[in-house]
Amino acid sequence: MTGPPLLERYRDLLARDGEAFPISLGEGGTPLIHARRLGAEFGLERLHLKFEGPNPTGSFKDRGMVLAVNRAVGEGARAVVCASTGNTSASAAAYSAPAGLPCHVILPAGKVARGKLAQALAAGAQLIMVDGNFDAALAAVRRLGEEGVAVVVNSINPDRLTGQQTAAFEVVDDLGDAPDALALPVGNAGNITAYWRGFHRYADAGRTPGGKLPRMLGFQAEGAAPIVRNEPVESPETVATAIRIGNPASWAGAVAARDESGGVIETVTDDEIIEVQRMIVRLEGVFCEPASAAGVAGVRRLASEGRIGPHEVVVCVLTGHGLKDPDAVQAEEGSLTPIPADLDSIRKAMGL
Ligand code: AN7
Repeated sequence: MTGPPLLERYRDLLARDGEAFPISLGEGGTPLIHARRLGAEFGLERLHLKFEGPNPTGSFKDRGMVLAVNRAVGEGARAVVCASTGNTSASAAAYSAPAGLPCHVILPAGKVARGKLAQALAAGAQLIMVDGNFDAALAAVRRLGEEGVAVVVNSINPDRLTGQQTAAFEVVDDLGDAPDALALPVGNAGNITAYWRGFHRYADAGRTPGGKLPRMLGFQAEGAAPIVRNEPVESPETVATAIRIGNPASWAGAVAARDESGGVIETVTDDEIIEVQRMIVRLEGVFCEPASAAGVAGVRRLASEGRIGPHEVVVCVLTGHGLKDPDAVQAEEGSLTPIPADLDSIRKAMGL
């Protein structure tokens, strides 16, 4: 990536006086893609995808992790710790490496996508698998943080959400204005909180023409939808393991984003998530992980119900890369069965 690092680019909005940010892996500056073919399917002329896959560890988490780890270093931390459905641990592991900090990650056993696990392992994080879900892991991490064992780099660390505001700044910079609506998946609810604060902060700083703010559209998986149901979900389940969360830490922030913006938080089914994940890559070439497709699935529903107008500017945030979770992609019937390597057989298999 060219140009100054993310935290330098938006230093005036993020940094404390004279603060140094020695650690950067080239986060942020991700593309905003005009999704013409997907938009045509939904009856939306101005549908855009904010693809966070090109971040250094393949998800939006790097925007907040870079600030959290730089500050942990500045404050003389001895170690960092997080609970994670996968992406936070991949990001924490990566940013801890150049910081020279031990990184401990607490993960729900058997429920973390393969790519994310590989990232944390490769970067030398200490993995602790628990017989419980993300919510149980986060409860333990809170206690460890209170005991001062390590700096918590989950989004209960305010630096995480401050850094994640940069995605909203970039959307406004790229569009030249705020969109009419911004859609995204909701898990621990940090990102919807950060985007809403970010749009506010940019407008307050006079950097959004007319001070426009978008409607915030959040989507939870049907089996993990505490905010929609208005009560914690004890045993959340969804194919989108990234958002398999039953008691979000930033619950109040998500509700504020929804209500202050005139937006919604609704559910989408696992079938919709997988179908739309496939549509996005087949129509636009953008391969995101299942959780990321939840926001787009929600937009499809709202557009079909006339709750988003055909000319509205809509941005869907694709929070993580599809390579994170290769097991979520199903092969077509027979496509992986080998045939003889001669040209005739290959021609025949190609249907030529
Ligand atoms: C791809 O990594 O919670 O609502 O521990 O990985 O801000 O939690 C990940 C969440 C959406 C939800 N999309 O964002 C973790 C973790 C992807 C994610 C979310 C996550 P939040």
